[in-house]
Amino acid sequence: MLIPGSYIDHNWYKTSEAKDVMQATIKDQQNRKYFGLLERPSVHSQPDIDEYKYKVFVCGKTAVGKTSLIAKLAGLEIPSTHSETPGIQATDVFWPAFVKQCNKPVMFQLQFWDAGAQAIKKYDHILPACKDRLDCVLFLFSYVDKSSCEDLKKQMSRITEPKDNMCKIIIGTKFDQHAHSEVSLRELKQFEDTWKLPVLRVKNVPVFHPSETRSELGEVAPILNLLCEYLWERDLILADGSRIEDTENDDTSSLRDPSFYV
Ligand SMILES: Nc1nc2c(ncn2[C@@H]2O[C@H](COP(=O)(O)OP(=O)(O)OP(=O)(O)O)[C@@H](O)[C@H]2O)c(=O)[nH]1
Ligand SMILES: [Mg+2]
Repeated sequence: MLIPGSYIDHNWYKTSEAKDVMQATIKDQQNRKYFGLLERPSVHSQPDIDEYKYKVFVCGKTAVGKTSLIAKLAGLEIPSTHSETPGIQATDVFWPAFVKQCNKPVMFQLQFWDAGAQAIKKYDHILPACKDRLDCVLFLFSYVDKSSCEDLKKQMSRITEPKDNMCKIIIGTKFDQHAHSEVSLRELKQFEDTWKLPVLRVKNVPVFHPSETRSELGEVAPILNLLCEYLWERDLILADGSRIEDTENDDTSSLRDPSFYV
C-alpha cells in the first residue's frame, strides 16, 4: 500500500511558500471558497499552475454520511439532520498540493459525485452515470452502524470490476462517536489486509472552537492530500503501463524511469 508522503508533501499547505496558492482557495482565515461548476481559483503568483481533474464517487448505505463528508471536504455547511439526497449532486473541490516529483504545487480539481442510497435503488440510470469514467471511489461506512460495514462488500461488487484501475479508499464516518463504535479495530485491520485498501476515519462535525490542534483546514488536509496522492500514484501506474506496452517493440528502457512522467 502507498506510504503517505511518497509523492505529496503533506505539510506543505502550512508553509509560507504555500500561502499565495492556498489563498486562491480560501475565503477568510480558514474558510474555503466555494466554486461553482464554471468557476476556478486564480493563483496570482502562478497563473499557469497545472490542473488535474478527477471524478470521485462517494458511496455507502443511506445516512452513512456521504453528503456530510463532501460538505466537510468542500468547506460547506455540514447538514445537522439527515435529509435524503434525492438524485445526483456534483461538488467541485480545488485542493493545491505540492508534488515532490514535479517540485512544485499542482491544483487538484476533485469532482465529488454524491447520490442518495435510496435514489440509486429507485432509479436505474443513477448508478451507471456515477460509474461512468470514474477515477476514484470512496466507500463509506459508519463506525456506529455495523450493517454499513457489512454492506461494503456488496457496494464493492456493484461498483468495481476485477481489472478496473480506479483508486479505492474506505472511509469510516462518525468517528467522533467512536466510544459507541460497533466496528472493532481488528475488523478494520482485517479489511485492510484482505482488500489491500486504506481505511481512513472522519468526523463530519463542524469545528466550533478552532485551536492550534483543531482547525477545519487541519482536519480536511490529511484526507485531501492522501486522496490526491492515491490519484497521482494511479496516474503514474497507468502511464507506466501504457509506456511499457508502447515500448514492447522498442528498446527505450529509460522511459520506465518515473521522472520521465512528470
Ligand atoms: N456525529 C456525526 N454525525 C454525522 C457524521 N457524518 C454524518 N453525520 C450525520 O448523519 C446524518 C446523515 O448524513 P448524510 O450525509 O445526510 O447521509 P447520506 O449518506 O448522504 O444519506 P443519503 O443521502 O440518504 O444516502 C446527518 O444527520 C449527519 O449530520 C459524523 O461523522 N459524525
Ligand atoms: Mg446524501
